[in-house]
Amino acid sequence: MSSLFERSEIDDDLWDSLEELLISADVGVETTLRLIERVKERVLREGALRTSRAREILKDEMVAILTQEPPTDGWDTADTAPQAEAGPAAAEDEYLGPYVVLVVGVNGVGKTTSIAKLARWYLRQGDYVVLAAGDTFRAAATDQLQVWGERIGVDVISHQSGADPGAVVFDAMQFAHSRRADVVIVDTAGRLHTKYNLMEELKKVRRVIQRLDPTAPHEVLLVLDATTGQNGLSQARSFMETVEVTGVLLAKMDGTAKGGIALAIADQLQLPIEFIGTGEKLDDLAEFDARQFVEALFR
Ligand SMILES: Nc1nc2c(ncn2[C@@H]2O[C@H](COP(=O)(O)OP(=O)(O)O)[C@@H](O)[C@H]2O)c(=O)[nH]1
Ligand SMILES: [Mg+2]
Repeated sequence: MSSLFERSEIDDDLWDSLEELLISADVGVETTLRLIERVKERVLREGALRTSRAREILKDEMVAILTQEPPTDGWDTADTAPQAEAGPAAAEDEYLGPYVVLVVGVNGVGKTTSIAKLARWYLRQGDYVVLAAGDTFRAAATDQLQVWGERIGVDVISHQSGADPGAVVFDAMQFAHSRRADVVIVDTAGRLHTKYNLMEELKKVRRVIQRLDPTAPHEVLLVLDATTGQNGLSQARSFMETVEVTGVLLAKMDGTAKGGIALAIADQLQLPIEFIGTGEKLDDLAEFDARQFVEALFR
């Protein structure tokens, strides 16, 4: 990216090379063309002559694409702040229930690992965290979450494999209430016998959560694997049709040199990227910062 803008003139060759580069970096054709169109338009409007100015405009437009608001339709957004941010209106001893984060995504993208990282992230902020082992389809999934739970020192509510995930979530919510927990993070299956079953199960899990707290889940994080590139986008759409996804956790960013997938996700799905996973260890999680990310692309 940076060498592209070392030339002195803004010419067609610059735009062609930029297009090629963005597409090869997983930004996707549609987003690439839209992005270049916007940059060209602004360059013309401003009468910019220097490539350094074009580069700054490109950065701005990339940040704009990456700065998506969570969708609000169908959600009671009035009460979605975590307990800690409830504000002065809430009496100090008034417990309103946990902040519920539902985590969805296909098998193997990094859900369970990311949940452990998130749990640690909330713990660091002083929150009492409870995990719900809602992937009851794979026997190993519950064990995996329990191992993480022990390692970070948080309670994991689980049932036997094959159990109803709705019942697991119900128990986790009850448990969280009894302990006045701040956050419940719900793991879910990423694969069932059919995709239809999977989507129905997710809807059911969400219904159970809502029965106990109509304002929950407060966040539905879709985990995507950065290394699957454009393929992840069609997966994402089925989840978005089923549960109101509020944001993306982009795992395995350390596994790809093609950071462009972040732009494709934000633009094509109109969802904010909330976190990125940068490795297999507990601390390999970062809050996503659009400006920082874009600056890094040009470094
Ligand atoms: N390199 C890398 N590996 C990851 C990351 N997140 C998860 N993984 C690995 O991806 C594999 C699948 O993760 P898992 O959490 O079990 O996925 P799940 O099936 O969606 O729950 C595991 O080997 C994880 O260690 C990440 O950010 N970077
Ligand atoms: Mg899992």
